[in-house]
Amino acid sequence: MTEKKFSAGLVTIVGEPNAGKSTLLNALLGEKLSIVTRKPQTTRKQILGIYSSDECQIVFIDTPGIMQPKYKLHDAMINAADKARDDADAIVLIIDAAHYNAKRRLLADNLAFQRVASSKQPLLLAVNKIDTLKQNELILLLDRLSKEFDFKEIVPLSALKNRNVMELVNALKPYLPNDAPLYPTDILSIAPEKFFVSELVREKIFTLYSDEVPYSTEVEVEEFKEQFETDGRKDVIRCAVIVERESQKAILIGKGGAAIKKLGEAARADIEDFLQRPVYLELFVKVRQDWRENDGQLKNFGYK
Ligand SMILES: Nc1nc2c(ncn2[C@@H]2O[C@H](COP(=O)(O)OP(=O)(O)OP(=O)(O)O)[C@@H](O)[C@H]2O)c(=O)[nH]1
Ligand SMILES: [Mg+2]
Repeated sequence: MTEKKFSAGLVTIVGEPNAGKSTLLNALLGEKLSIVTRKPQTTRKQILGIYSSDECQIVFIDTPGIMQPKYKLHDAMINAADKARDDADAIVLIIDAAHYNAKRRLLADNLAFQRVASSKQPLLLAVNKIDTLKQNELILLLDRLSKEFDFKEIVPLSALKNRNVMELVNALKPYLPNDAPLYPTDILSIAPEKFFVSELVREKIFTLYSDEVPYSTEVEVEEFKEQFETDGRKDVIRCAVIVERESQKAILIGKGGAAIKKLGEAARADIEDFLQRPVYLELFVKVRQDWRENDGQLKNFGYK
């Protein structure tokens, strides 16, 4: 009996904001690596997640949603998505099925589709959020989408309900060019813990605050003192929350510090869950005037 050949490759997930890219990455890995909120433009950088099985390894890259840029930050986000696309062996375009149901939109109007339609790599379509459609609606939609573009494969799924997600892995297998794993098969990510900590704080800001505040906020871990492993004391994490204006600082902190206290408690719970150890989380707010438009600041925050 011949043994099945191992295959591996890099797959980039692209789509408009809120399509469900990060939810899909997490569903594929069975672990929450990428932050998810109801608000668009949650993800700002590439997030790499490594799926490994006996037969294959797929290094998925979650990317920021493609939108019309309004700030230099947006240019950097789109740039991150473009870069991830260029590196990929295959591309998964993901759409929110509800937006395309009943002919409400055409694929040609999708900003992410426009960016990847002529890519040299194989392009697959993930039709997400099928839990929001009736069966007959879905059948009609899939038929229509297959006529709008010649995708290598169209995979209907629900990332949130974890329906049909493994079908996407199967559909990608023919497009994985490597015959050996690209990363160790027992790791899910290569990003440092610091990165996930700052993302979890950002996620809570997206959940707890409204209007411009989440969009004007960046989070940086300034100190990460790991001591739990060595002497049993809680790790100490000091995190700067950066906003664009004094007025936003006041909103973030809230009356008598109530808002930031709530933020700290919510973030700490998730961070402890992620790190699987107790932490002491200290948050402080800094103003960096209009950082979203400032090349130097953007570079400092890791946007190229
Ligand atoms: N009903 C339903 N909701 C979903 C599904 N997948 C994702 N969502 C929801 O859609 C919203 C956006 O999900 P994200 O995963 O953050 O979307 P994204 O594409 O990463 O968004 P950005 O990072 O902002 O570009 C969240 O409220 C998710 O819970 C799904 O299969 N069904
Ligand atoms: Mg996202």
